[in-house]
Amino acid sequence: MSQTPIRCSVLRGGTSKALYFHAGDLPSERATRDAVLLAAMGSPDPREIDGMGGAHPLTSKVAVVKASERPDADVDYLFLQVWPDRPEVSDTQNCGNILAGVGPFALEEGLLRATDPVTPVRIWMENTQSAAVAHVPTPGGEVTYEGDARIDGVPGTHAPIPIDFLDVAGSSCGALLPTKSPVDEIEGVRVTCIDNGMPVVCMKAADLGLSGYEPPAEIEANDAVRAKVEAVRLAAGPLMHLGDVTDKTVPKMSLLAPAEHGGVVTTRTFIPHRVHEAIGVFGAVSVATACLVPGSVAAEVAGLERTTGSMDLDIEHPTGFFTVSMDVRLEGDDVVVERAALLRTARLLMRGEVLVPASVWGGS
Ligand code: NQM
Repeated sequence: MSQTPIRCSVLRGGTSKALYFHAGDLPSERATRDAVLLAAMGSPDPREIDGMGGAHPLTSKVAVVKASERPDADVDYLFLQVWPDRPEVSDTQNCGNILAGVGPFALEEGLLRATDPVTPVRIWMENTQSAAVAHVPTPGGEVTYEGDARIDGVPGTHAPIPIDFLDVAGSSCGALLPTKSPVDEIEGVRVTCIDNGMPVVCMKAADLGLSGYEPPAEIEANDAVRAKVEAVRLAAGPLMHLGDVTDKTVPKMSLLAPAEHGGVVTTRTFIPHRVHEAIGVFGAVSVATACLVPGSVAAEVAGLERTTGSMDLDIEHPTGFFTVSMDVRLEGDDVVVERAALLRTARLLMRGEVLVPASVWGGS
């Protein structure tokens, strides 16, 4: 055979889309696995024309799932970002959108048994060594994708998948505030570096000469802003204990402006080179948390200094809102997040086999 078939499902998870694999169906050796995933996606090629990738970081994603051996988890989930335009597969970040599809995939594939009417799926997120629980609607023991839940950035309504995060603060950088300060000046720009599930650098859009309400395409077309944001990102990486981030997809860079539609703050987020049409899940959790950190750039924009308790924070983005539910207390000026939760939807789009050239991998 000139091609190797590999069992695979395609799911939309939140506002992203990925190929979902059983871990055991992929090569165990990392370089071969990455070559297989690049071939499956059609990368490197800005159009990903010879593969399944959607020619954008949000549609060039992979989830690798297996039954967990951990007593506190049902499944393990490894997220991999396949760069569309360079031969690179990165495991340096987690993805909360693709996480939303992990529960349905695990149930559809028989990795755990469904309960009626909802199955709580305990997911160990390998990238950040942290846990989430996704509540998947399973009336009569079957996954359903139909329902009344609407999330901005996805047309129509779907079955709700509420997701709880147990302890994601500092999961990539070692601390919620990796620089130990709510504000730093990097490359002449005042920033807040934060990691509540995703390393994010928050800064005021106005400090970059923007209103913060521009459409993503307009910001992407602004070479001066892109260059400045990338310079700040490269300098922030080592300060956030991420090392040299030249080839990494973190930190994300979130430009903030006062809310326009009754939310907490408006965002335009570089992920890190394209500007997100919405905002990532952990990206939104991190920005929401930054808004509660006394003295942070985000708190200045949001006007939310010293807010504690249980709350829903609406983070505005180019295509709507992302609502993050949080329980928060303050220890002095330190924010302690006791709970973070949010709502996503997902849908199984296809299942079958993806084919890669046998010259890339002959199978095993
Ligand atoms: O932040 C985009 C997405 C993401 C990641 C990105 C995500 C997250 O929208 O948890 O969901 O920032 O790379 O899928």
